[in-house]
Amino acid sequence: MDRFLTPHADGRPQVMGVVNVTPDSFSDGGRFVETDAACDHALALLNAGADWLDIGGESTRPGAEPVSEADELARVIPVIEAIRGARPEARLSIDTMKPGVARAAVRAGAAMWNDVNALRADGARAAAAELDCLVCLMHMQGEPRTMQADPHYQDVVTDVARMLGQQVGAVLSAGVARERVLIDPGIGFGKTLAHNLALMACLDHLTGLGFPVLFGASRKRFIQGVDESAVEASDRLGGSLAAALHAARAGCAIVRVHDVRETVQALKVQAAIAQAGGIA
Ligand code: PT1
Repeated sequence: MDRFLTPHADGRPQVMGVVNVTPDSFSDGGRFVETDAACDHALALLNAGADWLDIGGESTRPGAEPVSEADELARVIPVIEAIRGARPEARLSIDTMKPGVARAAVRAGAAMWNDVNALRADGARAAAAELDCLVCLMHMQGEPRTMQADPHYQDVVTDVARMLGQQVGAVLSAGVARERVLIDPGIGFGKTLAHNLALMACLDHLTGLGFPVLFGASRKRFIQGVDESAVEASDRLGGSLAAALHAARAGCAIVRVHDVRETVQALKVQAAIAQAGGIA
């Protein structure tokens, strides 16, 4: 499994491109149009240099409403099958909190279960133990619909590290091999601007736990918190690149982003500079 997580030869992390399969992401042209548009987008991200694609059928953005298992399956499985048909070698991740969706996605070819709920749903750990896939455990306080109402921590860095440590322990006890586990601080998931910045400033606390770290800050609201003019998600590329470069320097294994080509280029330039510094 860990052969999937080897960094590039220049030391830069892997890049995971985001593929949202939610009706509001595309025109309301029906399921076939939705599948087609998501698959086209996925192939474009692979051409732009994505090492992974993260496929999600339920938004986990602040305020997002839950989606039924049947709807989520109907959204993501055809997209996974279409990508596998076009690019069998592509590494695919399923972004879901539901064990039933993860099971079907892995059966259809997904190599990672990315769970923003850290396998806390009923039956999730048992399902993960059965499945032959990587699992990413992310920290979230609360649930997407209400998580930004009143986030609070004693000390956000130690609280997040402790919670992830506990979830890792539970997952290992359920029978998941430690080589299959990644962790993620969950930027924007039940966190104020100060919480998000503190977590980013102390990423080495998480990388030091001994598991590969997946990091997702792309286009998130904290960027607007720093730069008030970045109101639209599409106006947050600069902040997203700054966060991805920082995560790479901190030793993260995978950065989850929307703007794959720009991120790969930024990471390559940073790695080239670091390499030149090492030789000089
Ligand atoms: C993430 C992540 C994810 N983020 C992982 N999976 C999202 N492992 C979905 C905002 O503040 O970071 N890691 N799956 C997207 N969720 C959000 C959360 C999007 C917050 C936007 C915000 O704007």
